[in-house]
Amino acid sequence: MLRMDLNRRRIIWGRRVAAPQFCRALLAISCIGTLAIAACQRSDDSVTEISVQEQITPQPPRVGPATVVVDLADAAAKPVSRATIMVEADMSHPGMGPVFDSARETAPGSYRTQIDFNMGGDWVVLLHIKLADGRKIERQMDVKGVRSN
Ligand SMILES: [Cu+2]
Repeated sequence: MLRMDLNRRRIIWGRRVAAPQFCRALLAISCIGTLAIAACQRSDDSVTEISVQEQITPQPPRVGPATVVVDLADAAAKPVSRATIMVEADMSHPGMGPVFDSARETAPGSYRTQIDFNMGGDWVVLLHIKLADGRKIERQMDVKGVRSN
């Protein structure tokens, strides 16, 4: 009798264990699915129809404030509004923090911000663009030889 009772308990215990494991498996599968979708959205293929034109002034670049203008247009050359653009400026050598600023849309599809090149040398300017529909575009501009006046 005692053994049967133990077996029964084990079965009940087994079921209790099985249920969370099944849930965990489902969770894992749904996470993988989410990651795959996120990866797809991040790929450039889905946003190839968006043209990104960037411009930094003054040219040639020098130490101090610089103006970054980013123009977004769709395949029909129509301005793309309501995007969020984070501008990140980094130097290639270690020991310096990046300079961040978000660009403001000053005309339909035209975004503008100022960044501060606070040291002479080679800079990399990254554009983290998020369109109104959630799609993302990443762009990199190499700004070499910023003059230290
Ligand atoms: Cu530096």
